[in-house]
Amino acid sequence: MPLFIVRHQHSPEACPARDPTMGVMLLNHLSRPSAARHGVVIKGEAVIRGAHTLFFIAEAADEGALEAFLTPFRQVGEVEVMAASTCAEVVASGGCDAPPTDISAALLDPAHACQDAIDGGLLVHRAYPLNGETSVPDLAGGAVMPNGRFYLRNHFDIPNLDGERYRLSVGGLVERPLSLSMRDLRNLHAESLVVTLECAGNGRSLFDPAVPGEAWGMGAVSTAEWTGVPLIELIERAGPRPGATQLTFRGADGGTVEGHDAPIRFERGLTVDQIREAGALLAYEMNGEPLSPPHGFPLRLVVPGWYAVASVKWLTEIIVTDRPCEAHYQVEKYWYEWTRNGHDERAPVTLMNVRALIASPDQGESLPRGETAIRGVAWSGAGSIASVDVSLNGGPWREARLVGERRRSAWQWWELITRLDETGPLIVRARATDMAGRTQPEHAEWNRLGYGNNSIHCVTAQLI
Ligand SMILES: Nc1nc2c(c(=O)[nH]1)N[C@H]1C(S)=C(S)[C@@H](COP(=O)(O)O)O[C@H]1N2
Ligand SMILES: [Mo]
Repeated sequence: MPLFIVRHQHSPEACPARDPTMGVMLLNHLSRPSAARHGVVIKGEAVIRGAHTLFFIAEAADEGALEAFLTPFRQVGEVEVMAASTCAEVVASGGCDAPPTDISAALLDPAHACQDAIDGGLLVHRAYPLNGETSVPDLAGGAVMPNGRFYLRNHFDIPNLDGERYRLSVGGLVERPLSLSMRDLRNLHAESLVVTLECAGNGRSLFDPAVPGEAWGMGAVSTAEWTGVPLIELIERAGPRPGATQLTFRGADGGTVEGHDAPIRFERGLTVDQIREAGALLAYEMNGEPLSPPHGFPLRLVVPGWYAVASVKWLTEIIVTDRPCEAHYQVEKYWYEWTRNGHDERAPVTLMNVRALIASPDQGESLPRGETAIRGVAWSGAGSIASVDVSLNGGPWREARLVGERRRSAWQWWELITRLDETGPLIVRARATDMAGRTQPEHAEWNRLGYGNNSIHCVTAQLI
């Protein structure tokens, strides 16, 4: 419903609030149920003290309905009605003077999506397309992140797909092309897996010199329990023809990108062997709820162990082929690019690097001295976590205790409880090592697009 700001002003002599009967009549008129009878939703109202001026913010189906509701105020003074937007709408449409965005039914309203992300507690980087990270102290707690706090990374507008009309097509070099409704998919054998997704750009803002791209802090990572169909079972059902070893995954989202004249769709590729080995899922549930539109409703790919760009959201097509995917986000982005010994080198972004994150204490937090708990998460795309070491104030590395279940593709909680009796700064560093023997570098190698930053996390707190 359209939003309005209403200003009502009267002369001091005509102040209706001075007359108790009149005042109460207006209060009743302004009550939520009375407004609702006029088709008006009042979001908030207040009077400027001493100025005989009332403001209120209201939603109404149209200006006519609002005007009818305002009649008692017109009788005692002047009324001004102004068309308004939420702050999220203004940011999403590109400024106070930009025309309101015309949202096709096929897209999620970016202002609402942005407002939900902010209300959920995400640190929003950009409203359009919507990108927001999980606040690191929020990581402390459960094994999974609540859906509203799970970071969001989008390259384009968010599709608003109709789950009833949705079909997943599996075609290309297959014996039996498939077209599956959500009901068909839900009737197939399902699995649930706890999987950590991390954006390859997580930690990008900590590279020095700065690199272009979304300036993620440390929170472009979250964990959820995903439920859906093991992808390999579906591919086998379709029956790849001989030589058809590659898969291209196409999302419903798209738009224009640098270097391409025509709009593109979000696409990524993997080999049949890679999805089998990773145990990829076609997920329709996240922590026991249907996927939300920003996380890929009604169906997304989840590729355990891989940087999350592989986990295509709003998945509408799987194309089985004998050729590697050549999409923009496969060949032009998501590559590590370095200059080493005067030579340009590049390597594709694949499995997540091993990494530990300190969730508590928070950067800048004041802690009482005495018994102190240092806690966080650690994960790796190459296997489960073997150990996490913590160093306090530059001291020796001490092994933290691993907490909870050890899972192959989900983060591992760890903690170190120790006595710290001196007040002053407390510098905490944490370093993870995975079962494959990989550990974290002091400083991850700088690369042109800022991917895979797994430098050792360091937090400074104060003991008081
Ligand atoms: N269709 C589509 N899938 C996508 C993306 C996208 O923009 N479009 N972004 C990818 C990237 S880079 C990341 S990090 C994850 C983010 O998933 P989330 O928003 O559910 O956290 O989705 C991946 N899948
Ligand atoms: Mo990402």
